[in-house]
Amino acid sequence: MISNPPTKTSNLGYQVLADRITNGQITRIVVLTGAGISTSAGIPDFRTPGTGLYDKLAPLNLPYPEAIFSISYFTHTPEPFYAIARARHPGNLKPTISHAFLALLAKKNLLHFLFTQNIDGLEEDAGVPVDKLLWTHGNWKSQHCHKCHAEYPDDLMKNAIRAGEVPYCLKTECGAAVKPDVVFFGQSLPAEFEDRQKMAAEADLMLVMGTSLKVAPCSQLPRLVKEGVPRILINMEGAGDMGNRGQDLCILGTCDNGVRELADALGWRDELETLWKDAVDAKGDIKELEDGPTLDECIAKIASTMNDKMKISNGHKRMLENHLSSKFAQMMAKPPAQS
Ligand code: CNA
Repeated sequence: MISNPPTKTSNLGYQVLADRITNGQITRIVVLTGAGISTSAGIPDFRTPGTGLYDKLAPLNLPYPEAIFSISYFTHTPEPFYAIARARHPGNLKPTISHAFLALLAKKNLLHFLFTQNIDGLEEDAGVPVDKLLWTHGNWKSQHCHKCHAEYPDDLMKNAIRAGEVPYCLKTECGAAVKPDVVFFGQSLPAEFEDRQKMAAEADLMLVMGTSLKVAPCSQLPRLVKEGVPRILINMEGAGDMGNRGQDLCILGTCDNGVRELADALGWRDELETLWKDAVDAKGDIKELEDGPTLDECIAKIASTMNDKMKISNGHKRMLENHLSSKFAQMMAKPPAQS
């Protein structure tokens, strides 16, 4: 399971790195995570062919799959986002052992900083202190009107997500769609990112987990790590420039297997499993939303609605075209007005 991509080299084995951690040579670990650490919790990533959200959205005939998370599209068509929101809401999901590994790093005072591109908040559920992490793309914990930025109550938001309906701003003079405080394509990252990214250069080890490194600017963080500092990628596939430096180690496979093997090398396996079990138990009793339709069911439902809408608008378009062409024909048939 542990290997380097064939075209890339590594002069460090994971046991060497594990030893450097346990003997105190490595003390500042900076981590970048992506959707791949949460897929085993039940949240599909974006880009994995077949299982990723972008492939699953095909029946919606969106102009392009990312449109569902694009602010310019959401402004006029927020319905698809809310149609699938319930199935993607992390309320009832439990942290994975990969999240627990991050909490263990923090517990051992080794986590210098965690940049997560995920919006599910499962790092905090696992026990990562919030002052050690930045949700670079926001999260589901709060929501505002996307236009006038007025706050919107949590209970009404939950009702909207439960019903799969768009919540609208309560200010009568506004009435625009409310959006959870997640960063959509076309929106800026939290101001804190600018300041925090320098922490990558302070790392004496960088760990990159479960990300395709295709979304900027987070994709650039591993490049900010100083030359000569080891970087570990744990991912199903190669990503970005990981593996190109002599000190890189690529562990190709699932994040959960990768952290288990790292924990074995570190002698932390039992502690990791216990911490994970406690985090799962702690979340076990909290149900923010009762179980609802699956993602595929949500997509099938909105697909038929959208297709119906399209039929109406296609019909409308045809009607207008017929109307205009008959008007044009009448105009052309009319003799010019006599002066
Ligand atoms: P991505 O582009 O979909 O890439 C995910 C990567 O993880 C791919 O390289 C996969 O091969 C890999 N992967 C998938 N499952 C596993 C696994 N079990 N173990 C190891 N690797 C795996 O997603 P990125 O995170 O790179 O892109 C950033 C986007 C995705 C951000 O805007 C996120 O908000 C967004 N996102 C977040 C979530 C979430 O909060 N859980 C889910 C889906 C997408």
